[in-house]
Amino acid sequence: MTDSIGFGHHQHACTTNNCTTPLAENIREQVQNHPCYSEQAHHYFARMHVAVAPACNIQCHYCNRKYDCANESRPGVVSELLTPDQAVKKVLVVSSEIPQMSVVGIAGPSDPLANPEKTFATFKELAEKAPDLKLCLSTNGLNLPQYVDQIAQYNINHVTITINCVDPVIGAKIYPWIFWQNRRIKGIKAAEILIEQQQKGLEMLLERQILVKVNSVMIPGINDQHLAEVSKIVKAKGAFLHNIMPLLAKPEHGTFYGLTGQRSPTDSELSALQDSCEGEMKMMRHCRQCRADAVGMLGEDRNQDFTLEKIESATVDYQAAMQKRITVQAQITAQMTEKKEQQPHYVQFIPLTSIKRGLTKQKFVHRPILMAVATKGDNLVNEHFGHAKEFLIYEASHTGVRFLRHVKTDLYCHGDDSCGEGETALQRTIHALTGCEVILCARIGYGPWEALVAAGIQPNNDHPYEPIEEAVEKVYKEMIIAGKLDEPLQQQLGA
Ligand code: CLF
Ligand code: SF4
Repeated sequence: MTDSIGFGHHQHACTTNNCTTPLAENIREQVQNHPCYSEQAHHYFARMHVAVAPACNIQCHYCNRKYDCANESRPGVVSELLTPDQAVKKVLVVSSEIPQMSVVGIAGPSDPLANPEKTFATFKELAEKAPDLKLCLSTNGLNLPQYVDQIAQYNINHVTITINCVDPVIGAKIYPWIFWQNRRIKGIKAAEILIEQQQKGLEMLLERQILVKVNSVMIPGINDQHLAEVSKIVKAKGAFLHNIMPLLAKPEHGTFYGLTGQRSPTDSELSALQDSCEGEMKMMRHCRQCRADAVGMLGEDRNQDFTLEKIESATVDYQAAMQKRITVQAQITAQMTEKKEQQPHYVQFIPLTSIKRGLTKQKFVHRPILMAVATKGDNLVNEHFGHAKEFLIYEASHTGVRFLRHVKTDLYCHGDDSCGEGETALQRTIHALTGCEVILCARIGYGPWEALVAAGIQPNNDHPYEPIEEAVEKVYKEMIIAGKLDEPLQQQLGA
C-alpha cells in the first residue's frame, strides 16, 4: 500500500505492531525515532522543549496566560523563558548528556508562531549546530500560513496544529477572541478566521510533505461529539496522527473553564472517542501533555537537572556529541528492528475449554482485560512497583495487545524503608489503576501485593525484563488457560 501514502489525500499511517499497513520508507525514517509520532519510539527516544515563545495571539477558554500553552502542555505549569541563544546552548548541552535525544520542539510557553523571530532564530541555529536533531513545532495555527515557507526552509519536519473544531459556532464557545491584523476579533467571526487559517496551514504543510500531527482538546458538552468530524476532515487531507487530549480544568488553574465548572472527560470517554476515530489514521494515545520546557523521555522530566546556571557554565564539543548521538541512536534503531522481527505473529488464543466443548473460535470470544505495566523505558517490564511514576495501560484481547493510555501515580515508596505515609499514596495508586485486573512489574513488596490483591488487581512479577507486549500476551494466555476469562462464554450460552 506504499503508493497510497501521499500527501493531500488519504494517508496510511501506522506506527505500531498492531497495524499491518506499511509506512513509506521516507515517512518511516521521519517517525521511527520521534517519541511522539511513534508509539514504539517513545520507549527508547527522548525529546526536549525549549520555551522561547512568550506571546500569544488568541485566547482559549482552557488557558491562563500565567501558565504554559495548554494546547500542548499540562495546564498549571510555568516554564522558564529562554532567549534563543540560551535555548541553543541548552539543547547542545542536554543532547550531549542524553544521547537518546532525537527531537527538539518549541511548544511554548505560548504560541511559537506569535513569536516568529525568537522561534526561527532558535531553529536556524540548531539546524546548523545539531543537524541530526529533528525539529518540531506546535502551534494554534492562526499565523501558520504565513510561516509555512520558513518552516520548510529550516527543515522543521514535524508540526502540530491544535484543531478543536471545524465549526465556528462551536469555536466561539472555545475561543473568546483572537488577535488578527492588529485588531481583536471576538465571537463567531474570530473562530471562523482561526479555523480557516488552521485548515489552510494544514494543507500548505502537507503540500510541502511536512508531517502534521493534529492535537484536539476534548471538552465534554462542547466539542466531544464534533471531534469525530474533525478527525475525518484532517485525515482526509493527510494529517499523520491525531492526538485527542483530555481537557484538564481545575478551579486553581484560574482558566475560564476551570472557574465555571466545565468538567474533564473520564478515561473511558476519552478512550471511546479515540477508538471511534481510529481508522486509517493512527490515534496518539501516549501523549503526556508535557511542559514547554520538558526534557527527557516522555513521562519523565529531567529539566531540573539542567539549570540555566549549569548550562551557561558548561562547555560542549557539539560535533563529538552529535557523533555519539548518531552512534547510540543507530544502535537503538537496530535493536528495535531486531525485536520487531523476532516478535511472534499474534495468534488467536484457542482456550482449552472451547476445544473440549467443541466450540469454534467465532462462537467463543474471551473478554478483553486491562493490564498495567511498570516500566522505566526500553519497552521492557523493568520497573519496581514502588518506584513507578506512571503505569502504562494495555488491553489484551483475542485480537491482540494494544497500548491504551498511561496513568500517573504518586510514588508511594520514597527510597527508604519506612514509607511512612505509604498507605494513602498506595491507595491513590490503586484507585488510579481501577479497571485493571493485572499489574506487571519487575519487583513488588509484600505489603502492596496484598493491598492490590484485596482491590482485585493481581500483581505479577514473573516476567521481569521481558518485552512489554510479549509479557502481556503471555499473561493473558495463562489466564485463558486457567479459565479466568470464561464468563462471556457462559453468558453467551445463557449459563
Ligand atoms: Fe514536543 Fe509536541 Fe514535538 Fe512532541 S511533545 S512539540 S510533538 S516533541 Fe508529545 Fe508532549 Fe504530547 Fe506534545 S507527549 S505534549 S505530543
Ligand atoms: Fe493559551 Fe496556547 Fe491557547 Fe494561546 S494558544 S491561549 S497560550 S492555550
